Amino acid sequence: MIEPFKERIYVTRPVFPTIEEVTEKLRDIWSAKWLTNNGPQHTMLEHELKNFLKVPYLSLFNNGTIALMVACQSLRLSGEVITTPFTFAATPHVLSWNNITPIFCDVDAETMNIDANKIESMITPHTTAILAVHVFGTPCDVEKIQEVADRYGLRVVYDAAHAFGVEIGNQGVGNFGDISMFSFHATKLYHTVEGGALVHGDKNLKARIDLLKNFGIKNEEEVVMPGINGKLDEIRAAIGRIMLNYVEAERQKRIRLHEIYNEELAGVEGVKLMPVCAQNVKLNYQYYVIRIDEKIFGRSRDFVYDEFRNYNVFARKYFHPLCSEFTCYRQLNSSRIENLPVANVIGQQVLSLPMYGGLTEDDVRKICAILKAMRN
Ligand code: T4K
Repeated sequence: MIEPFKERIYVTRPVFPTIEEVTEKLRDIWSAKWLTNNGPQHTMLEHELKNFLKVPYLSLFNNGTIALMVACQSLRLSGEVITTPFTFAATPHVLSWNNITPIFCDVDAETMNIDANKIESMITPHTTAILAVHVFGTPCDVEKIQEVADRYGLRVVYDAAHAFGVEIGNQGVGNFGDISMFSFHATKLYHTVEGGALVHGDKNLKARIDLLKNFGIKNEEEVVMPGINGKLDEIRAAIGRIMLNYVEAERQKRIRLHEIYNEELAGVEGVKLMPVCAQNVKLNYQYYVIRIDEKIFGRSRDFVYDEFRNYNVFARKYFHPLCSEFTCYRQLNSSRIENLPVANVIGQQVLSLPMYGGLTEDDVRKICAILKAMRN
């Protein structure tokens, strides 16, 4: 008989800087008398993150969703954009907020990312872009996606919300496509409490993005486009600067926890582990996601999710329901189940297990033991 955890184990817990570190930075902000609108902390963080992510240009935002909305505006996307149904709600919603119709393309059974081989069949005269997501930090097939986009003159935007610090062959993952968005939400490996960024390789695009995130205000006399308020304030920027010192240590802890999950769950029939990436890919180990095949495991994902709660383990069904099942999207032709067979199976099987540096190795072993004891 396994005892429940004494305290709730959530799917994740934010990394916290020390109060002292934050206080010290707050003193700097107080003496500068500058709270938001491109202050010194903001300028320094943009520079530091640009280097960390190995990208040419970076613009900070108050969250990843507004950043992605601005990405669509900055590239003047319209009509239809091909995207994945297996993602967080924000991905298709930014298209809707831009009056763009999301067209859901099925996903790859292994990586759970958009199936690059199926994109071409979804292109119509209205298609302007592909919005792909590096789900759980596993990079998309960036070469194939670019090849299709180039052939049809489409833009490529990556939702890299999960992919902070991910690299392909020593190149930051943000170097692929026209623009990538990173989320710095508190639940991410790296965070600024709330925050995000757009990265890309074009100086003129940076100027346009920076105007769009500040109401389109060019100077005191000129407002040149209908922008929005996407600015990151000085307090969050300062916390972001501190958090950069924590990210690698947190990643290392998660690598170890991933290893334990892999060890403990290897060979458990009906439990599929995270995809294995090419050797030249550097991952961030932000999430640990399994898939439960009810026919083989003998229990459904929903049973496992509920049973875990009896042990005080709060796993999450990221990403169920699929975006194509939302009431606002399910009437789309591309949302039909027969058009998304792989995504619909994954949506029923997927479960994000607890993953954060504050977990102990014993915690992870116990979570695995609880799971294994559920087999039927
Ligand atoms: N694209 C993709 C692919 C995304 O995954 C996201 C965000 C976005 C775009 C949009 O980026 P942002 O606009 O958010 O920058 C969470 C996050 O809020 C969200 O940022 C993230 N994806 C998504 C995958 O996860 P929820 O609604 O599941 O979060 P919540 O509040 O249930 O938190 C999860 C667990 O974390 C809790 O059970 C407990 C723990 N927690 C959470 C918070 C906020 C804490 O212990 N302390 C905390 O302060 O969305």
